[in-house]
Amino acid sequence: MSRLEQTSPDHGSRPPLVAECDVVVVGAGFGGLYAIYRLRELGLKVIGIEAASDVGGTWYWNRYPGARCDIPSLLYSYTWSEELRREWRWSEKYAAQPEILRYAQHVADRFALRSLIRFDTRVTDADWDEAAESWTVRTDRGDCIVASTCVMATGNLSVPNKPKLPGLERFHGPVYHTGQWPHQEIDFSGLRVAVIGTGSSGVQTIPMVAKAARRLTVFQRTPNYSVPARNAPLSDADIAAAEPVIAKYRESLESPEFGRVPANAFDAPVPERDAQWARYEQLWEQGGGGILTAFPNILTDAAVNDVACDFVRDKIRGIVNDPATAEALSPKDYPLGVKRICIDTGYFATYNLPHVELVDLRTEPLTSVTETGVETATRSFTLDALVLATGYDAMTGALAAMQIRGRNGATLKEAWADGPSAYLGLMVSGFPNLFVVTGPGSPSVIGNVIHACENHVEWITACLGSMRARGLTRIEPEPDAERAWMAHVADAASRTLYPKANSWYQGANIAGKPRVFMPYVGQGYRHRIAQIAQRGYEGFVLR
Ligand code: N01
Repeated sequence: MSRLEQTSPDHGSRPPLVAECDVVVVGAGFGGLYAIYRLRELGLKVIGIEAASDVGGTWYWNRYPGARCDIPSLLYSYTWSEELRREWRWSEKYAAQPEILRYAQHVADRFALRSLIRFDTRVTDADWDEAAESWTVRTDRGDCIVASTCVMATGNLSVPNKPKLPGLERFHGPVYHTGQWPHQEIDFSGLRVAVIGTGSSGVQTIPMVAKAARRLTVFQRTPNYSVPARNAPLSDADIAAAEPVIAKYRESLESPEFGRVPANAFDAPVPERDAQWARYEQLWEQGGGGILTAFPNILTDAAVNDVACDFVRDKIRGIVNDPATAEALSPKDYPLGVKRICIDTGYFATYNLPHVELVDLRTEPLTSVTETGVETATRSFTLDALVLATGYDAMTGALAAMQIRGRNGATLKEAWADGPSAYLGLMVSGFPNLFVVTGPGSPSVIGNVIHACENHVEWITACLGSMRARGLTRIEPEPDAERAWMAHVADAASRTLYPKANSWYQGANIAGKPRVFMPYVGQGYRHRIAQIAQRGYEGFVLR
């Protein structure tokens, strides 16, 4: 019987908590931590609940070798505390998971947030009581907390997708999921290891696993565009040089123009193919996701995007020695950037190592997992360990896993049976006083998720502050406003190339999940939600 190796939180024993408070915050990742901080500053009694044994959210769970951020560390940081910014020093251009986790832990300690959080505790139910205008939140530890408001900061990539591979339970060796990696170091040396999945997690972990394993077999269903990170240690001079850029970016977050591209920029002619190529060369050398900023219309104009795709495919052919492997690694049936682009360190070159093999599941489907390995339509692979880099039930998974019963007794999962819907990605009609941090219908995962979290937490805090000041106790979106917003979210996506890939952005990676493009990829979101607040929370019913 195979085991899925993972962290099992030490539930220990503690008496169940029976309490009342103003706000329950679910999740202690970057969104939850900041929510707890801000709401406490507002003078509210806050209780945080976190399934993990510590803070950090995705960075608590994703301990797989090679895990690091894909946005430069100096930007992958909170902006709300100048002291925090000054006292924290990132060691690398793209920080690795242990350092990012230490940052989250530092924030929790620095701002004394831990004492407000119940760790090793998973919310099972949240029930709205219409008469009392409160939520009753229950947990797997027997806690029962009554609160007027719930803030769901449960993360967009927190429920691992564990595909039902036929026979997986028979495999005799350990099975690891990148999103639930054990706390102890896993030593793959001398082992025959397989990685299934070649998204960002697979692309990051494959070169690291290859360093130790005796044999590495990568089972790929869909190839991904990946660009080099060109990670490096950050010197004091690097940090000083980045200061003005970061200051400008932070300033721009406050501007009405943030996240807005001038309409005419989309139609602006792009230079000739050679000049485009030269620009891509420059960005490839620079490293990181800058390639997606080469031209404003790269994600809206197929002809422009095609050249970028050709460029990356050309790079793959230049790196990978075996032409057939290079071909299999080259994405061909979707545009660049419409699945989250991967940022790697030596990914494609890993396939030149003699002990690493790519198996293309499109030509050689996986038929079963046996006690000793994996069988495809044509071959058997003997394995000692299996790594599932198979992603997440993204954006809605964690919310649907709880029984959240709203005004009419229906659960959020039922309300979202045909696909998620949330006004501004923040609130759902029928679920009063329940806020979602970076929910479906907001930009969330598209940009820098830490700053998306900050934006939502600040909006929610201001909203609750304003309600308190006006003696209001209840807020809920108007169904029409929510419908119109979701139509706008769909329309914004349809004006881009995003829908042209079977991505987790639209739930395509989970069997049976309704296909709805979930993140908001339109213009000027921050300004828009700020204006809605200024206009007295237009589209919401308050009383
Ligand atoms: O997950 P994914 P991920 N048989 O869904 C394959 C963020 N992130 O964990 O594409 C065989 O992207 C699946 O194949 P296909 C980032 O936002 C960031 O890698 O469905 N294969 C795909 O190849 C990212 O986008 C970082 O055909 C199966 C892979 O598994 C998001 O998290 C690092 C399969 C899953 O790729 C998710 O990334 C890591 C099956 N039955 C993650 N089922 C940073 O760099 C699935 N696959 C910050």
